Amino acid sequence: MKTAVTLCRVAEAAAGPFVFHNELPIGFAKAAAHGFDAVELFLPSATAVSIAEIQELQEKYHLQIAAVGTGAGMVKHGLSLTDADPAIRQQALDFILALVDFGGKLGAPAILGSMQGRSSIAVPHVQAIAFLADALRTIAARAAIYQVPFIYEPLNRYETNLFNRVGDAAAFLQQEKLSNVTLLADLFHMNIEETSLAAALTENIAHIGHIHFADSNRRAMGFGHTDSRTLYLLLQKIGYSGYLSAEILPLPTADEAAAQFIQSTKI
Ligand code: LER
Ligand code: MN
Repeated sequence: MKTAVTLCRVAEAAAGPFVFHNELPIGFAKAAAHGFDAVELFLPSATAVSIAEIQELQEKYHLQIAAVGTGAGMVKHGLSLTDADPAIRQQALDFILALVDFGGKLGAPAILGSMQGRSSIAVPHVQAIAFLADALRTIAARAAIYQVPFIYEPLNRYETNLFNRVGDAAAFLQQEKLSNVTLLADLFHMNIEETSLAAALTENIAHIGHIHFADSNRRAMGFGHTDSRTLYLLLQKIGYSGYLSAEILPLPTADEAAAQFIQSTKI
């Protein structure tokens, strides 16, 4: 398993579960100093930073790009793929596609989290799920051009009402015959929604392409009440070989959270 740390450059997400909020040269330097294999980027848009600048930092610090988040479309612009307004849905799609292109050029997949939105009176559940399936089909086809998957993240009930559990999301991908879409297992969301973390991970491992490795309180593993050692050994046993990414709160400080995260993966 490889490690990644989140670097956030979105002002509206300053209180979010991201470790480093510094300018990218500092964020890359800190990621390398802590011993991470990769960074996960949360950027304001696909044009906020140039590909060349990222590549230069990657070469300097020997870091991979684990993934690129798309949530700025929601937190900055209020966009979602399930909005009642077709013009907003199109803007959401375009925003995500641009980040798929951005990530693809760096060999990295993009993630759909908060931009999935939610169903509402204006957009009943069946309709919202249909919008989501259509969008995933289009976006996954674009990602395939770069030979990377697109990552769909079930979120807890306070953030979406589309898919809250990994198994339900996996069944949806199968029913809709969505290819080149993998799932993001975020242990913070799973801690709220799943009956058993171990069972949900084991049963759906074939679909899981990325993990947000957070403790129960969204702090670094070891700072909450998850049995991280057992979980880590389980992931090894079931053959997970993707990223464990630190999408966690920078508490008590960003550097202490990063150090604890790395420590929790030394088993
Ligand atoms: C994004 O990865 C995530 O987990 C969400 O909770 C952010 O809103
Ligand atoms: Mn997450």
